Amino acid sequence: VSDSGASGLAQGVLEGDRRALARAITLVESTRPDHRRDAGALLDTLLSHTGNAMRIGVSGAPGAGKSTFIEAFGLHLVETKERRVAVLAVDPSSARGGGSILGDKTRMAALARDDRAFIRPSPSGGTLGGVARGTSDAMLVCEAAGFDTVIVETVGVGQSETAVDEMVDTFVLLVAPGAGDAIQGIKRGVTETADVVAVTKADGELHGSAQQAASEYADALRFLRRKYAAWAPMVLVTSALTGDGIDDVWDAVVRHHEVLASEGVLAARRREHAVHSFWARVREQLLSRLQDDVDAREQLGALEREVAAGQVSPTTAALQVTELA
Ligand SMILES: Nc1nc2c(ncn2[C@@H]2O[C@H](COP(=O)(O)OP(=O)(O)OP(=O)(O)O)[C@@H](O)[C@H]2O)c(=O)[nH]1
Ligand SMILES: [Mg+2]
Repeated sequence: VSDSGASGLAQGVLEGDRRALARAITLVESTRPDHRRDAGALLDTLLSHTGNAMRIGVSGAPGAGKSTFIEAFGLHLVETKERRVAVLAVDPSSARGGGSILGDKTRMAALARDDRAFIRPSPSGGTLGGVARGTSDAMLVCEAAGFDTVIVETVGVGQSETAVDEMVDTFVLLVAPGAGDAIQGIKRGVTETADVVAVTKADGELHGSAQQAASEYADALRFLRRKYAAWAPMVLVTSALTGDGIDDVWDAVVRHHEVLASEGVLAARRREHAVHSFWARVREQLLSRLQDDVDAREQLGALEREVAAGQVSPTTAALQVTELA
């Protein structure tokens, strides 16, 4: 992207042009050093137009019903709440070369067709815990393009929940009834990050077990360390198929947002998130500078082999690496 190309791209994003938006996200997700520079310039231009969205993370086990829920939720928001919804879906299977990016787009077909919504599947290759490295920047680009609701979908696998929680305002954990023992999940600390727990698929023959799972979650949550003094996590029951409870989830998210905002926690969180993102970029760029340097890369390879062979301790080898930088 040339200089004029970069500012043209920013202009396009600010005007809400969808092709510009898609190109901008591709740029901020790129790891190429020249792209990183252009991405930085673009993000600086957009920065004063960001921060106006509700940032919502939706996580849950594989197959919990995240995509189906987000489609129903997103359609509800654009149709009845006058929201403009961007969905950033991190697709873990895409890294394995499966065709599931298409799968997810198909699953959110109605939302994808709606011009008040924008869906962007991102491969999760080269990620930290299942969150694409460019996701927080992609979120800023969506905000600059005028989306007032940004939803990040990730498969919940332990650390990815923390990674998502470090970029959103409200973390919604989706659980399916009967998908394992609810209490087990809580024991693993899975829901400590959750601001709202939604037991989904509460329809048909799963309705009863969804209610049961919800009350178990509510019980167990009482014993967990609170994330905020001012907010106790809510447990709700919903179905993406019937639409039951979808509006309750939205109400809970809105209320959570209001509580955080009124307590000054929202602004503090976002400041922390920006700083967190800064350090992540510092680590990433120092590392890629090393890996882009042919000599350094050779030495890194040699050190790695020595560590593997037990000839040198990881600590000493790492010290030698920092001398390469
Ligand atoms: N009965 C019922 N089935 C649902 C509901 N939501 C999702 N499903 C089904 O659950 C399966 C998984 O749904 P997805 O939305 O793809 O789940 P996901 O969590 O996005 O899955 P991954 O992205 O692969 O981790 C699909 O077969 C859906 O049709 C619901 O509210 N009720
Ligand atoms: Mg999905």
